[in-house]
Amino acid sequence: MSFAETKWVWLNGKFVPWSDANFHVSAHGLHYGSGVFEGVRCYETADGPAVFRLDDHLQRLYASAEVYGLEIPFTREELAEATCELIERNHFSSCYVRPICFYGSQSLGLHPRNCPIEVAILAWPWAPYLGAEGLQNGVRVTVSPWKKFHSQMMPTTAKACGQYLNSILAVRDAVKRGFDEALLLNAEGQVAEGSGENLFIVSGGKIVTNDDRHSILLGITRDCVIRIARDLGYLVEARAIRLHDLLTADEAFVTGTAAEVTPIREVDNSRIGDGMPGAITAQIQKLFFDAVAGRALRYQHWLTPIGRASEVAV
Ligand code: PPE
Repeated sequence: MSFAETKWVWLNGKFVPWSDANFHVSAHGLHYGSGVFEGVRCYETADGPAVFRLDDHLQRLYASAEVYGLEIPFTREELAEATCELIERNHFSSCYVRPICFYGSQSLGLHPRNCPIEVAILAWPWAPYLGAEGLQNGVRVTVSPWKKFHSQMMPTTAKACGQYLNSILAVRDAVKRGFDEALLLNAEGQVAEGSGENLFIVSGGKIVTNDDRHSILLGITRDCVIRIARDLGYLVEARAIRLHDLLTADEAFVTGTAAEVTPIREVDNSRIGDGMPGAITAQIQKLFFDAVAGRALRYQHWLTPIGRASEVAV
C-alpha cells in the first residue's frame, strides 16, 4: 500500500494537498469511532480509468450515515463528481477510494450534539488485499475466537468506523497465529463473514452465501458475484452457513472491494476441496475481473468512466 503517490485529498468540498488533510485530536470520530466510510475501487479499462459501482457505494454511505445521524452536507452527485475529479487530479489509472464522514471537533461526551460533520475522500493505489498470490492460489483462514457482533447490537449492514474494532480483534489474532484472514461466527454460531469480506461456498454445483439475517455487511461485491453466478447459470441460495457446511464444501471464497474474489484453500489447516481454488470460483473470479476492467459488455453499467477529456485538451 502506498500513500506516497497521492498528491490530492478531497476535504469538505475542496481539493487540498495530502499534507494539509488534517483534523484536530479532539474530533469526536477519533475518540468514539463515530463515522461511516466506504471502500470503492477504480480500475483501468481500455477507455481509461473507471470507478466500479460508485453509485451503489455512495448509496450505502448515505444509508450508513443515516443510522448514526450524520447528515452529509453534500449530495450524492457532488461526492460522485468529487471522487472522479480526485482520481483524475492524482493521475491514477487504478486505485482504491475511501470516502469517510465523521463527527468532528466541538465537544466530547458520547452524544455528538453540535459536532461538525466532516467529509473527506482519499484515494491511493492498493494492491490485492489478501495478496496477489492469495488471489491466485487461495488463502488460509481461521475461525476467529471473536464472535461477529449481532445485528441487534449495531446494524451490521452499516459500514461504520467504530464497528470495525470487532474485525481488528479478529484479524490481528488470525495473523498472529499465521493465517491470512479471520472468519467470524455470529452469535448463533453460524459463519457470518470475514474481517473485511463476505463468504461464499460451493457444494454440489450450488452456490451459497448468507444475508443480513446472519449479521453481515451486505457487500456490493457479494451482489456482483450473485448476479454473475446466476448469469453463468448457477443456482445461488442465500441462507445460513454452518461451520460444517464450510468445512465440507467443494469450494469456498471471500468477496470484498479490497479482497475482490479470493479463493479459500484452507480453514484452520483443513483443506477445502483439494486445497486449490475451485473451478467454479475461478470461473466467477474471471468474469468479475472482466466486469471491472470493462471487458464484459453485460456489466458495463457498473462502471463510471473518469473523464479524460480535460487531460487530452492540455
Ligand atoms: N464485510 C465486511 C465486514 C467488510 O468490511 C467488507 C468490505 C465486506 C463485507 C464486503 O463489502 P463490499 O466491499 O461492499 O463488497 N471491506 C472493505 C474494507 C477493507 C479494509 O480493510 O478497509 C473493502 O473491501 O473495501
